[in-house]
Amino acid sequence: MAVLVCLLAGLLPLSWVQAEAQWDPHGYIIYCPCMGRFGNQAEHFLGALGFAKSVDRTLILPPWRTYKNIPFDEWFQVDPLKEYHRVILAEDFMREFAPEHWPPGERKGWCYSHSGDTSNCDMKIGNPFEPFWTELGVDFDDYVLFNIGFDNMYANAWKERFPPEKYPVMAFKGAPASFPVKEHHIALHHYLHWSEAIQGEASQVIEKHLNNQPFVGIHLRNGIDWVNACQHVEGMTEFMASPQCLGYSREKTVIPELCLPSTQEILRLTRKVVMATGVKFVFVATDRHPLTAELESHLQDQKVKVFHLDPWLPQIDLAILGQSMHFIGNCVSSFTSFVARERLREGKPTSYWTFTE
Ligand code: GFB
Repeated sequence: MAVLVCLLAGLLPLSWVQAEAQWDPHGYIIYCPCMGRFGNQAEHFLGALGFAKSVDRTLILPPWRTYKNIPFDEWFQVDPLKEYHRVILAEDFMREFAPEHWPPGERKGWCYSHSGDTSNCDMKIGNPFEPFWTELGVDFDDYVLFNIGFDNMYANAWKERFPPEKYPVMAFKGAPASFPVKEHHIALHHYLHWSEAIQGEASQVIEKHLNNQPFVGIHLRNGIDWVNACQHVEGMTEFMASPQCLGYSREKTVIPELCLPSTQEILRLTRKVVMATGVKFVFVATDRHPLTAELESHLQDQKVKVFHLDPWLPQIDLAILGQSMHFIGNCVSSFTSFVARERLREGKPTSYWTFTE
């Protein structure tokens, strides 16, 4: 009753009250999203969410990792995730639960070790491991070895081996998940919705620069890291996010043009989609070369405006691409796969450079 009165009087933050009522006796999972950049981290996140559900522990929503930690809810809403499983923001967990239930001195890092070798178990060596945990205020005192996989079929093994009474918080060095995302975890994107701040910025751009009109969105992944990564793909049955277009059966092979399409292919497919949809705007997202002049010239007779934003935050590009009438992306890129999953949920079409089903 006292808590209710304080809440009504505005003396307590809502999150404090909710969290206080919610210490989870089934235990918690936290991990460092320490592999790759946003697209990689998002694929890992879906797997980690699925894993938390399978072992019936609350998922502590880790900050996204850039050059600094970004609280999960700056970019995504928390409430839709709760429709699927129990979650709590890492910052809330650290403030409200950690002092009592995961105090300094009792913080163990979970370390994968098949042979008992512990040489790789330090949770805080190097970037982004060290700053990620430091920014959350976490030091580790010990580690716990495990050699169980994260698939659903191991859920009981996890529960039996690590009961929550003895191990209330499992802290992983990396995501307890696969990259690329497992096929059965793709649907979990259903619960991942942009924050109002991101959505609002994307809407402003669409209104200001695309006249709120239907547009084709394209993703051109062509920075130097990508050019290098694409050099050795020939003959591989899977490369980074390639299952998004090639499927998970590994029956098809990745070719270099799938990874790094030619300008000719970009012009060809963009024009084809523009003609089919009749749109008058093309939105270009890229990490390097937008090909704006080439696209405008190639689409001149269609009186199409080509717009490239180069936003302060890559997530703005993603949110805009998600809104396009038709999206063309790069099959191998997990930046593209984020958009493609969102569009799958919304029933919107996606095509990939150099790929026909
Ligand atoms: O998102 P991401 O994991 O996708 O990493 P990939 C690519 C990053 O490059 C994005 C920037 O998170 C952005 O910071 N970027 C790429 C973009 N495309 C765009 C774009 O259209 N607009 C904007 N604004 N930014 C993997 C990396 O990238 O590529 C791995 O995660 C590795 O670490 C590999 O570098 C070669 O799957 O495309």
